[in-house]
Amino acid sequence: MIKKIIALTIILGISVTVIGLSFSGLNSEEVNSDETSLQTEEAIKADVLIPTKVSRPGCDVEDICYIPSKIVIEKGGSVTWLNEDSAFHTVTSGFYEEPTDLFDSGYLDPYQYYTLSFDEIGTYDYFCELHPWMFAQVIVE
Ligand SMILES: [Cu+2]
Repeated sequence: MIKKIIALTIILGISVTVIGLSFSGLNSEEVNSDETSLQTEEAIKADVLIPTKVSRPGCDVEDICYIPSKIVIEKGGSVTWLNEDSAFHTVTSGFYEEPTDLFDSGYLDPYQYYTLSFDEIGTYDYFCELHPWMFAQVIVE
């Protein structure tokens, strides 16, 4: 039993290392090892990022409260958001003070993900319940 656990640990260790290497090979030379796992997760899973410092007004000027602020997917596809900020944020359908009750992530903690599937064609506006200047769209074709 103990041998099996050790073997499993070694296998997991190797696969994490391989992902880390392929990431650093593809992208940045400046990635430090402590951040590699988070950035690898992000590279694999997140479609839309909630970047740092969007909890204060201003990101709306450049339309970077959610990145990208418009994402186009095919019907039946999904979108995964990642909160990269140190503050809470939400992904809530509709507009500020006019939610549509289609979806609501609730408060996303730092580095928490939220994934949704979209089965109907349309334009889905969403916003952050905590920060009125944060809004974006999912377009399903
Ligand atoms: Cu927010």
